[in-house]
Amino acid sequence: MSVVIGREIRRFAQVASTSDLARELAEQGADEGLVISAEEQIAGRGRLGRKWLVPANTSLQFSVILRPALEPAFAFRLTQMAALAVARTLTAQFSLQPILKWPNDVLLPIARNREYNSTYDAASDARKVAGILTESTLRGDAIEFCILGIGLNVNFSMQVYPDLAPFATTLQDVMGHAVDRAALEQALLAQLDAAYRALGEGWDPLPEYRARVAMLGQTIHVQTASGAVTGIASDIAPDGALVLARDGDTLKLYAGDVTIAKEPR
Ligand code: BT5
Repeated sequence: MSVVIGREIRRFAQVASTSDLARELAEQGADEGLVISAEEQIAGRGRLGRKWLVPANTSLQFSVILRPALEPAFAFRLTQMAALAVARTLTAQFSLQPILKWPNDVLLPIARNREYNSTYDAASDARKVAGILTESTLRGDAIEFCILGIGLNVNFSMQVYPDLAPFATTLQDVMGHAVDRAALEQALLAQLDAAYRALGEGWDPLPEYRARVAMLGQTIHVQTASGAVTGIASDIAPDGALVLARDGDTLKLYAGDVTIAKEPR
């Protein structure tokens, strides 16, 4: 089977953002599957221009050029696919049990000095170890290319970013030791390639994605562009939306930042 994602990897010591560089190359006609990987990003970003912060030479930060045969309305499947590929990789390599947070985060449960055994606790005590940024460029009604950016925190302690530490973590923090980044990158690219190929053959990532999303059934707050909403996360819809139940009604959200409501203990 021929490899698509990762058939060519270009490595950089420092870039502004791997997604910006990948976009430039895609605009110049680069083939799909090209991976732009950097040891340091000085303008690494998340959604809505937010910053992605990682010390140099510690982690995985890369962007992949994709030219999928997907309707633009289904581009969210690339984010779901990538989140699942990260989760599968962490399970296969380290026996970790990641959980997903809609729409684009991979979290790891954090061991605490107290017992936790309900889904609620596992979800609320989980911290972000990876983020995904999918950006699509359209030509007419079709996707011309997508840039799939993945940041996975590996060999550093989140204590270096005290503002992020309550919500974010690294593999080193979770496992207590550093890991082989090159082997991890190779494993992740292989998972991404397999998942992308499956997507092209009609695989719908939704059932597995839904099964790994921890927030379903819980009361959540969602910060959206038009304000904050609170409700019970009831499902992920086939169109990628988060379905929120509130006041006997349902609301579909297509973008936003979720916080799981703290219940009294
Ligand atoms: C994301 O955005 O989570 C997408 C992150 C994608 C990063 C990759 S790295 C390779 C490629 N090149 C890029 O320039 N980007 C991609 P979002 O859901 O908007 O989350 C951003 C928020 O996460 C920030 O506002 C911080 O609160 C938090 N954050 C920043 N750095 C983090 C880190 N290293 N780990 C966990 N959380 C972090």
